[in-house]
Formats: sequence, structure tokens, C-alpha cells
Amino acid sequence: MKHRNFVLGIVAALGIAGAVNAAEMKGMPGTAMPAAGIVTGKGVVKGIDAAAGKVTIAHESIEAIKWPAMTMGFKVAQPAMLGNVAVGKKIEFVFDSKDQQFTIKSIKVLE
Ligand SMILES: [Cu+2]
Repeated sequence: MKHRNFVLGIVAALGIAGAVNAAEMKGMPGTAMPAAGIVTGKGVVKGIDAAAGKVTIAHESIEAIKWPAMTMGFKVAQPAMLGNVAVGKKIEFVFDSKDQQFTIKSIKVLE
């Protein structure tokens, strides 16, 4: 899980000051932490495992959640969503970054 290590690295870098800030912000109405959750990414399909409902994507960087560009696997909410998807296609995809398997909610083929 590359992203897990990446996030842990950031947490370690921010140290205790960052943790305290997060705790304070939780208690303050109207100052919610930046919402990660549902985000949109773009990338090129590198592999499809229809049976497992998984797709490997070489995605561009995703600023909303501070992800660098990389190739990684995503789960899809419905295997049927992979119907128009093929290796080499550029896609735009919406996924839940809070889900451990980064479940894709929708896919649009761009080219
Ligand atoms: Cu990634």
C-alpha cells in the first residue's frame, strides 16, 4: 500500500503539532478538516481484472488528496462499470479515497 506509507510519512513529518491541530479543529464548528473522501482522478488503464472487479490505473497526481502520480490498483463498485474500459484507454474516475480499497464509484472513458 504505497499511499498508506505516504500518509504515515506525512503524519510523522508533521509530528505532534499537527496532531494537536487536528484535534482542536475537530471540536470547532465550521472549521472541518479539508474533505478528502470522494475525489476525481484521471489516468490511463494499465490492467483489468473483471472477475475481481479491479482496475490498475496509471493516474495523474490528485491535488485534492495530495497523491503524486503513480500506477496502482482500484476496486470498482460494480464490475459492469468496466464494460467500456480497456487497457490503454484514458479515463476519468471518481473514487472514495477514505475507503481502504479506493473504490471507484464511476468511470468515464476520455479517449
Ligand atoms: Cu495512487
